[in-house]
Amino acid sequence: MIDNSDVEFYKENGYLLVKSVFNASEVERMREGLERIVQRAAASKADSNAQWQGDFLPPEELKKLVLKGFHDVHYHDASFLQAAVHPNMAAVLSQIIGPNVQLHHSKMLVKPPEVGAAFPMHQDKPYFPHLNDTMLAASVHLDFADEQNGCLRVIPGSHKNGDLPHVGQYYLNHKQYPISQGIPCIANSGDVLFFNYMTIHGSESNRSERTRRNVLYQYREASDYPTENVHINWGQGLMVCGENPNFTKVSPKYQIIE
Ligand SMILES: O=C(O)CCC(=O)C(=O)O
Repeated sequence: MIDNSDVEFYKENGYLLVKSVFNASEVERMREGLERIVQRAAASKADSNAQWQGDFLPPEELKKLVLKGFHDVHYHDASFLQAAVHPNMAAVLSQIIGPNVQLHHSKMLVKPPEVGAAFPMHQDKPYFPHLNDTMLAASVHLDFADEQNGCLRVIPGSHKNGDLPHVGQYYLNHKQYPISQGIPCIANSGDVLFFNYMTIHGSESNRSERTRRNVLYQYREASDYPTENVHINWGQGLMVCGENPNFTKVSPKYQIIE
């Protein structure tokens, strides 16, 4: 899937867009899986608006925006577990992370046409800090994404800027880091944008007539370790490649809530 120059590009810039990781029928399977989750969440009244709050947009604009976001989709539909460990994903991950890779969590993000919400610029580290900063996001595109429908934007090389102070719901000062500062990562369905959890990223709202659907996986090197007991899900640390060196260090907590 990728060569040494891509690995170098990722190390230098903190992101890498890999084309055609998934073929059209694999993308279609995920779109169907996503629709099933949307339907089941609505039926279970678990479909609240995940739009970020804060002062990065005027309040009257913020009110109109919608984001359908659900975490841990690989526990809800098999299409997402299959995608998480897809051989093409594993091939890229083993080159940019190392031989031993774990899945940390997954989520889906649906920005509906015209009202799809923006993401202010941020690093992901404050949400799930780890010792060695190997964590990265792999955002799988289920639709063509460009500036009009709010594609992801990154600031190249910003993963080298260290831990930056985040405000509010963990985003960067929007005057210092406007979303427009990020370079737009224009992608087709089936393409995957990989970016380190220190890389500053965000996205504008969807002002087009097209939906923007992405599934985002976070992966880490298997010996990297959380520094806080946060953002835990019950099967965290599924092995995607290689072996787990931390055999006795964590224990799962599976809970029946209903
Ligand atoms: O998909 C996007 O537009 C942004 C997602 C993001 O920044 C995040 O989930 O941390």
